[in-house]
Amino acid sequence: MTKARRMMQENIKLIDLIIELVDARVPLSSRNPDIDELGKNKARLILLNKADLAEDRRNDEWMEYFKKQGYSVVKVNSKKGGGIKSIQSVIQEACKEKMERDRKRGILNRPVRAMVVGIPNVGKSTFINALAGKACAKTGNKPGVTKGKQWIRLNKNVELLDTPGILWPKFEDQTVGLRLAFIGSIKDEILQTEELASELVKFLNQSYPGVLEEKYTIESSEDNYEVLRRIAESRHCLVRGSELDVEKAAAILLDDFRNGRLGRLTLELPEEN
Ligand SMILES: Nc1nc2c(ncn2[C@@H]2O[C@H](COP(=O)(O)OP(=O)(O)OP(=O)(O)O)[C@@H](O)[C@H]2O)c(=O)[nH]1
Ligand SMILES: [Mg+2]
Repeated sequence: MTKARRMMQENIKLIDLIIELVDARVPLSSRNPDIDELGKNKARLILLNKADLAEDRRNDEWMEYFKKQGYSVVKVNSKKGGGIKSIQSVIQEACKEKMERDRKRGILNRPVRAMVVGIPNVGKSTFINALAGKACAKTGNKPGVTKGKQWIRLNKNVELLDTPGILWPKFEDQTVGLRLAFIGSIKDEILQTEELASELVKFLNQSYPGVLEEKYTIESSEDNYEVLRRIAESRHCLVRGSELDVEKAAAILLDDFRNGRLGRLTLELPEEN
């Protein structure tokens, strides 16, 4: 068993509810396959976070998809606070049975303990801060910001456990790995920027034709690397004053995508699964 899995197993004993954040742009690839097994007897809530970066009609389709499977689901934008208001009541609702059991055993007013889990960079700490209404947890747009676990007391009803993002071995599946790299959940140092960006070009040309041409004012091309070169040209990315700096263009493209500057884009659809 991996260290991450063991840590999760230990933490799960302490809690009533698992709040699982997924990235709304890749709701399945960003899920942790172990949680269903480890969290068998716990209340479950899935948050489609970064909903502002994904297509809204797709968000609604994904909400239906997870609801059908029996999860409570809320779409949220933790950065701006969208959807956060409803969370307290959803938490209480999801833990209703447990509170009823407590009451019968004479335990009154014990707060609900919820563990916030998800892959790196999905927005766990940002979500906790939004819910708490203040910056309790450190955040940053790169994987691995939260290093250890941290309990945060929201109010007398709810305590939250912030945890470091954990990647599971499932991204042995290459497509899953690519999608997680696009959204910035895998450390950039272990990836080739140009290769990754050219894969993103390929995906965008298939699923969102015209987006790149419009964003960077370039002619379209079937050749992914040629598209990167055109972006470099259009953005005046040059080395030694004359050669095209394709690597820089690749970094710009990835950054624009990750921060929603290419518009709201969803990378995977429920009907494909
Ligand atoms: N657009 C958008 N950005 C978000 C949202 N939630 C979080 N972010 C951004 O995503 C980045 C990562 O957020 P964190 O809260 O640090 O992510 P984390 O899951 O705690 O990451 P680790 O601690 O590294 O596992 C930050 O730059 C946030 O501002 C959201 O709903 N919408
Ligand atoms: Mg964090």
